Amino acid sequence: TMQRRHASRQRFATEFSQCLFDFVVQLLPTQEELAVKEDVRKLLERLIRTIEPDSRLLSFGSTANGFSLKNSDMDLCCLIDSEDRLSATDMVTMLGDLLERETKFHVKPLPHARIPIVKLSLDPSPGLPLGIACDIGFENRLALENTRLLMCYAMIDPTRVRTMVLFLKVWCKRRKINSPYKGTLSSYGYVLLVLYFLIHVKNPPVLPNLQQIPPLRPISHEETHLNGHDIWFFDDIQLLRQRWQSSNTQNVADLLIDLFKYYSRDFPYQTGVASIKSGQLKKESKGWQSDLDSPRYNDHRERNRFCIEDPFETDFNVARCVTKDGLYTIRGEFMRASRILANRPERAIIALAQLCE
Ligand code: 3AT
Ligand code: MG
Repeated sequence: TMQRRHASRQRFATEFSQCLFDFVVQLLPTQEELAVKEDVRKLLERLIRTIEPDSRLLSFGSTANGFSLKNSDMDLCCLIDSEDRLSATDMVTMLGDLLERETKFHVKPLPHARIPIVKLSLDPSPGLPLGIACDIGFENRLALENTRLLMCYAMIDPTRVRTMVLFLKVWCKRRKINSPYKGTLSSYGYVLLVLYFLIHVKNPPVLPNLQQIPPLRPISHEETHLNGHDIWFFDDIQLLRQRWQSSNTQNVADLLIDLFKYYSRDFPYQTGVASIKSGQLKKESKGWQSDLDSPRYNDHRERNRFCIEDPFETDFNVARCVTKDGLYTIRGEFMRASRILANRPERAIIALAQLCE
């Protein structure tokens, strides 16, 4: 019976892996959608240049890192190369006015937000059945770099990494645990959880730690630092793929089953910090514990319930918006997913449907 059980488990994993690929592929954006988005970016760049001639508008987030789903929002970042540039606040106000006058976008400038942005959206139309949502920020160079880091991880093992990340993104949206404003986690947070698992939890690891691979030639402090943050990582993925091969041969299904299991019962939520740069850290050693007991943060503002270290801004907890209830819900969802997969329903496709119900 042991052998039979093992064989049945393997059969399920093989079938479930195939289901995951097929499922994720149909959720990828179409060439047409990508082309429309690129046109929108160019149009916006032309308009911004009427305010700041030396500016560039770059795409970051999922549209730029290979982890985008159909109809995901567009994250754009404006870089201004001139010396005496306008402040982000002024840019947001001016650009907001300009876009309101010159375009059909719904425009919402947020000049006084922690990170000033202009929010744009287009209503659905025959050519764009789902409309478009877009945020434009300014000088957010760290976001451009973390986008590039995520893209490099996706390129090392495109099939397994992209399938897992994309599946987790759909899953967390369908299960409604992807709203930082309501106390759960951002997409970026979930992507970091998948990478943390593949780099630091799996043994042997599925991914190397790009931030700990030394450079091939010595490089200066200026080249590796941005606003005081160490942004070095090994980005020659072609070379890396010639020299490094994961000895982990698990398929996507087995990895996903283990990931759900890990985040439902093994990750130390009380005391641990998930860091893709440094592995598992202690909240205590980062000074991220005290807030829980401090009277300054009461029930709705407990910043360090769940701790995920940003890869570059290491004093920044990407999961700081997760509340006590939010974390309870997220863990509950990891457990639910784990339970569904442990039961191994007769058909893998049924497991998939249940997971994303
Ligand atoms: P969607 O496809 O839009 O759901 P995404 O990968 O674009 O997912 P987000 O929209 O959550 O992810 O974030 C876009 C980028 O903004 C990712 C990262 O470069 C930056 N970013 C988002 N949230 C944070 C955060 N909490 N800390 C630091 N950078 C962040
Ligand atoms: Mg996005």
